[in-house]
Amino acid sequence: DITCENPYMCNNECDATTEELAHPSELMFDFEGRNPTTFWQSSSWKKYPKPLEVNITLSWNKTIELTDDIVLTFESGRPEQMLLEKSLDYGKTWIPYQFYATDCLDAFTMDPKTVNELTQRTLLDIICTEDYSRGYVWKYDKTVRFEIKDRFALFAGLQLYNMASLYGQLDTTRNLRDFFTVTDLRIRLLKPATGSTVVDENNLSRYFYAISDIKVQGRCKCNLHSNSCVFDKDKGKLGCECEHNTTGPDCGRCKRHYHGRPWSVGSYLPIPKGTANICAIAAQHCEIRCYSSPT
Ligand SMILES: [Ca+2]
Repeated sequence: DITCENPYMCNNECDATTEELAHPSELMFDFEGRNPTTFWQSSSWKKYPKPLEVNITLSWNKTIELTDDIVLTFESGRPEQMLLEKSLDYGKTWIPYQFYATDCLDAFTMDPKTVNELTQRTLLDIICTEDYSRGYVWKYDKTVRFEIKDRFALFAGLQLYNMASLYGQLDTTRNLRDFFTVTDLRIRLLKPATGSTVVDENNLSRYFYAISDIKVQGRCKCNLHSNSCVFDKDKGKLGCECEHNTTGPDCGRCKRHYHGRPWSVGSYLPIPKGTANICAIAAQHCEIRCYSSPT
């Protein structure tokens, strides 16, 4: 347990080699609701002007469809520059998901935008937002978000009452489906909060990152060919329990002998029952199995 009474003053008491004063990374993923909160803390910015950069990588070893906002809770000031990246191929390649900065133009040569400015047409745009880094008022708002729900709302309405419309769009637009899909996420902390335009070089132990919680909510991508996804202890990862004669980690192909027609993703349409798009047995196997053999 962390003995630090006041998380905001913890910078002087942080020591990775002493158990009571250590702030290891697993404290971003433990059960929250404790007081004081448990948190991970980076080393401080003592090697200025070398940038203090930290990557936090989350890997599921499985394709995941995000269903709710990604929420990071900072116990330090929220970073002045940060980049959220995602991978769809288990970490081989990465693409930006959202940029965060106190000054988007200065940091990333991007015009600042908020998620509320997005439309159905621009939903897939990668934006830089200043919503989560402005000022040093981190005692009041400690979170940095990637807004899934606001993006869903562009199709489903503000209260998400029209999910059928969203599902219909997801069904017919592969880019849109992929936008909410990840195998890995990478949080790149690029510049800590300084609270002013001038960095206090004599007091660099003031500057660091601390995160108490990272929330990612999603479900396994099973291409609508499975109702459950379970942790396989032997393989050490999540896997879909495929139905409809499909197989693979995401039920992404037809089982052997079931190539009677090309594999196809299941469909939400027509609502509400959807279409299973079952893999059918191939004709030549059907002759043997269906007519020649009683088993
Ligand atoms: Ca925690």
